Amino acid sequence: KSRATGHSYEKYNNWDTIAAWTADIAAQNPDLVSRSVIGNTYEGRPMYLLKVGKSGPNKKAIFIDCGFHAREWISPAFCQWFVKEGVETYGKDTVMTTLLDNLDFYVLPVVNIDGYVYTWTNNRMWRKTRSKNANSFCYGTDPNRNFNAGWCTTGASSSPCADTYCGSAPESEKETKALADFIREHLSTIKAYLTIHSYSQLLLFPYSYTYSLPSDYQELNSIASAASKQLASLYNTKYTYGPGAATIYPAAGGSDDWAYDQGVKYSFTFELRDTGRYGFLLPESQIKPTCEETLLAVKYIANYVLEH
Ligand code: ING
Ligand code: ZN
Repeated sequence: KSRATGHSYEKYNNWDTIAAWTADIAAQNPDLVSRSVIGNTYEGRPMYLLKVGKSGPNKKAIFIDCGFHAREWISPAFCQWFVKEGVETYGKDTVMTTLLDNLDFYVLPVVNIDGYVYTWTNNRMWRKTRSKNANSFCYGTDPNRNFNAGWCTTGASSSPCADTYCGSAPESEKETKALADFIREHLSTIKAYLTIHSYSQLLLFPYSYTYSLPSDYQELNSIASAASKQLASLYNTKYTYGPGAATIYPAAGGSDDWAYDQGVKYSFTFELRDTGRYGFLLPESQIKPTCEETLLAVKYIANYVLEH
């Protein structure tokens, strides 16, 4: 635990602690980590992005985001864990060293910062953003229904009071717009998009907005199979994998479908532990095992991207 900031990788950290951590980890590892701001949230908080990797020419990149949905606290914990593992095992673990020498990881530790703050201060089960909706007393849009991928056609609601409200338009939220703008601006380098949610122990890939299979279905399915096997190798945690619509439910406007249709072939949604015993209230004692097993799957996918 960091004495000055209260940050701990085995605890759930509030936003101020995570924000301070992004500055510290970059300052302490200038050859591996740099911090930028990709935009501001509705309530004005800077959206910090960490770029993790040794600098080098013509590197491919992998984009990882956490904290789309405010209540899924294990997700930001994983993004923090991933960066920690990068800086602590670079030069020691041969796989991590190869990955950071040859790839850049863009890690967005919390997408929906306003919602995350709200789960710490007002309502632990909040999911959406915190933007004000016109002509309604209800707040917020579901950021994972707000992308321009079959937007609001299935598994989403046009009612501002619903937890799956798709928003007034695609990218109506400052947070989703900032994320989408960043990916659009870096499409020539970003080869994989990984978005971390919870819970249900699933590894999903396109499509969720239609039952049609993506043209890369066979390749994505075999990667998901191998990554799930890697994940299970540590604690025997069972993951189900497949296209979103058939595996969980049809849902339009998701970021993985959008990224895939932009040309980011290796696009996956993780749904971390558990399968419902604790659900969103996953105990802190499970942060470490959850992050360790998930890291194996992420490293598998990253290594695959590097070799293809
Ligand atoms: N699950 C995702 C959700 O947004 C999902 C499932 C993935 C939907 C990809 C659409 C696209 O509902 C959670 N737990 O948020
Ligand atoms: Zn989610």
